[in-house]
Amino acid sequence: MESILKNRPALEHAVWQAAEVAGYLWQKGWAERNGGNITLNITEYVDDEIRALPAISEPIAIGMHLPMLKGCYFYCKGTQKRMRDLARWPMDNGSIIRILDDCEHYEIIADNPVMPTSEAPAHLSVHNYLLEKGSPCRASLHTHPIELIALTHNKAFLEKDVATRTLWSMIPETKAFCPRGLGIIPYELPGSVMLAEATIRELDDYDVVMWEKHGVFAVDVDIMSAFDQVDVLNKSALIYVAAKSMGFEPDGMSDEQMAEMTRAFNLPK
Ligand code: 2HA
Ligand code: ZN
Repeated sequence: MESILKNRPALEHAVWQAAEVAGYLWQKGWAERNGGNITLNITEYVDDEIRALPAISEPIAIGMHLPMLKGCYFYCKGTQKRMRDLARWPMDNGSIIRILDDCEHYEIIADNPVMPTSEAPAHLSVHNYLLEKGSPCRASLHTHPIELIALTHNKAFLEKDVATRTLWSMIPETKAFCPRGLGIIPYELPGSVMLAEATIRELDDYDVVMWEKHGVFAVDVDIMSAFDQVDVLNKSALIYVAAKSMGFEPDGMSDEQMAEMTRAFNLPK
């Protein structure tokens, strides 16, 4: 069978961008074994021919009703698949799904019947929420960035915006490129409905949220931008770690320097 990506350059670009990001996640050590997830809302690239494609799986229950996703299509990483493999073979380690009209089931349509990640319902509920609030974000990323996760093993960083302020103050670019900061979600069982609901609540105020002692969840217009936000935040965490391992507490930028930067770049307060 021919790949659904053939002669569809925009769709091909979106999927290969996910592959490129998957490679970075592996290289950074953020994607051990099958760790992490990527889902892309690719509905804008779907044509009549794709809409007419037959299913290659049975309908699969999402476990919830997601009305905004009616007629939507997603690229999802496959369950138990590795990011380092997805980097080279995105259509063997992920698949394209169609949400059915009942908004409670999906079916796989291409290229192979690769079963989506067990976290697909959580990611899909986030996409449902993004559409509901008119957000332009079409990509969601879950990954395990080492230094950011390490921060959450200290209770002080679980207080609202403490981690954000420390990370922003390590290097001016962090607030410029991650202006909404890092939301913190207290520990919940991975894959649980509670975790998905808490994530959606925090996404009102943040583009990147931290799941305590587990990893981050980020949304953005495309997957490269979602990766960039996590990368910038983790870079700040690395500077913090470097200073601590040199034996001192980093000063961080002063409040005046932060305020000046916020004004200069027209950032939210
Ligand atoms: O799906 O990282 O938390 C892989 C994960 C789940
Ligand atoms: Zn995880």
